[in-house]
Amino acid sequence: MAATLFSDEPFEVDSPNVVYTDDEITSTYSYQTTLVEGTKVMPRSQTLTFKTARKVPKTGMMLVGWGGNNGTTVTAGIIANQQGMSWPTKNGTKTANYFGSLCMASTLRLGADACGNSVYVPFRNMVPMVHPNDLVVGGWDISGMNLGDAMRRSRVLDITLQDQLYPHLAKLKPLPSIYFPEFIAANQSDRADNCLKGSKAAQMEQIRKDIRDFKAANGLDKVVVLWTANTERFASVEEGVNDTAEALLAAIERGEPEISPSTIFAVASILEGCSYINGSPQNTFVPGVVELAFEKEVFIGGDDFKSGQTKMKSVMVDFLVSAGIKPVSIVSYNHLGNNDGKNLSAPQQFRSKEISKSNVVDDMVASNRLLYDEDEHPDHVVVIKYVPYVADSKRALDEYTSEIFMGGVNTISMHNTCEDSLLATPLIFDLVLIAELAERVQIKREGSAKFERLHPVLSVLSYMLKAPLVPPGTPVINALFAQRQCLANFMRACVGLPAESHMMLEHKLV
Ligand code: NAI
Ligand code: DG6
Repeated sequence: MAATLFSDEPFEVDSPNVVYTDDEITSTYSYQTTLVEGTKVMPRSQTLTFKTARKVPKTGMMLVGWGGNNGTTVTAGIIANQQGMSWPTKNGTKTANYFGSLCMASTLRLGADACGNSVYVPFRNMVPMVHPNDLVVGGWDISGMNLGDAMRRSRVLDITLQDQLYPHLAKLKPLPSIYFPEFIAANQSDRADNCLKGSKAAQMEQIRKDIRDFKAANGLDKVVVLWTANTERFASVEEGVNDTAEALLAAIERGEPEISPSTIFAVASILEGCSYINGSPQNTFVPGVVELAFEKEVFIGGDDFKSGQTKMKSVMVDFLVSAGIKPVSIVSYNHLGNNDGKNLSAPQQFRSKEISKSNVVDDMVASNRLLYDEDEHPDHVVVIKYVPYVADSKRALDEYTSEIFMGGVNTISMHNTCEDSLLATPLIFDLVLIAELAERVQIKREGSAKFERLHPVLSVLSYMLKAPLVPPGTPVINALFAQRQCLANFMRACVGLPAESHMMLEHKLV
């Protein structure tokens, strides 16, 4: 009987299509697609050349909202892993790990050995990647509390682990940040004691300087900037204000009121050549930011970490619709008691989250017109309530009602305890690691002399995000396993391996 094997050994692909040098991996890859024109269906094959730089750069990660639950948990997680910390709990001794990170704790099927045994390898071994332990962390927060006290404030980690981490974290203090009170809930004002002053343009210059200083002080090759600060309200998109790159830069100079802190951070990062990722739902990436990223050839990725409830939803609805079952009502309740929940108790900030949580089934519904008419959608309701007692231990209750065979009705009800920041933090590592990797990959199309980078709107990050930002005019994919397969196959292409088809015909023929 064929077995499932695991290998953590570094490997090289042995193929005339793959060349390893000290600096690069170059693979010649056959990209297969299917062109459909009415009833004419044509298989297409394109030869692409992938070039991946092998040297892993010294990378910095600057977090906006460093003193929040995610920011402190990310930093604590790195230190605990770096130092191999373990701590006693009532359920026994726990040790630091990177569970929940696709790159660090998941595997993919590489192929099979001569006996037909499947061989799985860690994602992180596919191509050279930064290890989270080597990330240099810094960032900004409107709350000036040191990271040790901020970790305690967040009530995420076990207390005996907090006690070990405290001396390390207490030495770290967030840089002053941009605070325009009208963009986040009024209930956040009492923690805003670490704020920049001056015009919007001057504040953006300060952020740019902070990035440069951080890079220089730590001898970094590159920096990735990631927003994990409070959810903002949506900014209105206005002609001549944020609709083009030129208008946006001019609007920052003029100090236009509709330019949000997160948009200023995005612009500052792009101008410094640093990839920028938005872990919250607001529309940081107004058209002017997208155009600027395109002009400067800098990656942007977003929006909103897909951690617990929505991850389940993007599995559940994919399963139902692809099984030919018709979800007709999806009702999602959440209650949580962390500062994120407090901020989201204000209507405008809730609205941003409601939008990102509600759009996640659209592509799956649209994929099956046997079940749904052109403009038909399931009823989809999202409720979020702030309940301080449960702190970071968010509870998510979902009910999926579907129409099944011959007028039957199927109801699935789910209770999901989403340890909010412990689910979100590993996604932050993955987002940064994959964005950094994408900066080292170039692709040449058949017949072209020029290597290109991926589109600046980095949609390969979709797996980690609730409302994936995609290049204009391209499809949004929310289904979780399609998103994961995209990443896995992208890494396989970098080393000249065919996309995983899961057919395993070798086991299905006589
Ligand atoms: P949090 O409220 O604990 O942390 C946010 C931090 O941002 C706070 O320390 C706050 O002082 C700071 N802040 C607010 N405005 C700022 C600004 N302009 N500049 C710098 N700092 C600023 O929230 P948490 O739980 O860490 O979540 C962060 C964001 O990630 C939220 O928008 C949340 O909706 C989003 N998110 C969180 C997930 C999770 O599971 N924890 C999952 C999905 C998204
Ligand atoms: C309410 O759900 C609070 C939110 O900030 C979430 O905790 C966060 O967006 C994670 O959401 P989800 O749906 O991925 O668990």
